[in-house]
Amino acid sequence: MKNLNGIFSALLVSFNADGTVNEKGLRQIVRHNIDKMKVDGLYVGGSTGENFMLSTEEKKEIFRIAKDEAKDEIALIAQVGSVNLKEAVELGKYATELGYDCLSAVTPFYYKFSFPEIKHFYNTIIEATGNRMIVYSIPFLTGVNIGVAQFGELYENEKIIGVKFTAGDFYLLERLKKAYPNHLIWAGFDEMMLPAAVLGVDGAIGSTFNVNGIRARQIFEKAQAGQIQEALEIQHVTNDLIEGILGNGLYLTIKELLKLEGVDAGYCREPMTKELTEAQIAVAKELKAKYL
Ligand code: NGF
Repeated sequence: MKNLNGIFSALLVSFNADGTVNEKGLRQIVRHNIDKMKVDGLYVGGSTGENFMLSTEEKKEIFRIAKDEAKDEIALIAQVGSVNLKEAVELGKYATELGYDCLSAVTPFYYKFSFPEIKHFYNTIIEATGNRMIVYSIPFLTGVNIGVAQFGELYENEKIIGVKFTAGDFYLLERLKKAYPNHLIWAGFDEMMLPAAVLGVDGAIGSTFNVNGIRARQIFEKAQAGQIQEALEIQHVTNDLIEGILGNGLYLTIKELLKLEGVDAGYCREPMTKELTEAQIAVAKELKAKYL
């Protein structure tokens, strides 16, 4: 069973202009993360993978290609969460059979599900797959907030090993670490990695690690070593880069930065805007020259 601590890229997916998965490009993104960014693992099928706009078959295709390319070189987490529980179970079984080290599922969204319904959602996927599970908590997109006591209830299922915490609520993060020291937390906002690391998170999962993974590891490891000032200097540079990326279009700009590294990162999937304008490409080139 692979260790799930450390730096995980939330895997980008390369799409062709017609929206189909670009297998060659996806394989190149996986290789870039392993060979150049030296990540500990990949988080496949997350927000960064444009997952919630894809069909079940496309999600499976991406799980299959990523696993086939990465083999056992790094740890792999499959995000299978869906508002369609049957789909989540089907994807969870598929990824588990492929050999994914762990599953993760976003809290069910859109409808205002009660906490017992959310708990049922996780327990059903786990019972069907037998795999480990990471709760994917991203309240700013789902509107779902889980409190300390509710995490305790979820953790009654021993297969739920922790939470991918994409929020800026450091009070809740600290309370969770104190209350459940044996459960893992992965920081989800790359621009807040240093404070999260100071509070003792076990790892981080982020989109910008696809291009800035080396700095991410430096921040994480320096924070763990108590070298806070050095870590802060690197977080400052990282956040200059992230500010530029966010201001220019998050996933398309990271894809452009990958293209500038020779990686065929392709288009985004509609209804997201498919490609950058010439002016945005020029901004990406400036970011590359300045920070990467
Ligand atoms: O892209 C988002 C959504 N968040 C990612 C990360 O939390 C998502 C974060 O890296 C993720 O891991 C996934 O599910 O793919 C941000 O992109 C980054 O911090 C810039 O804000 O907003």
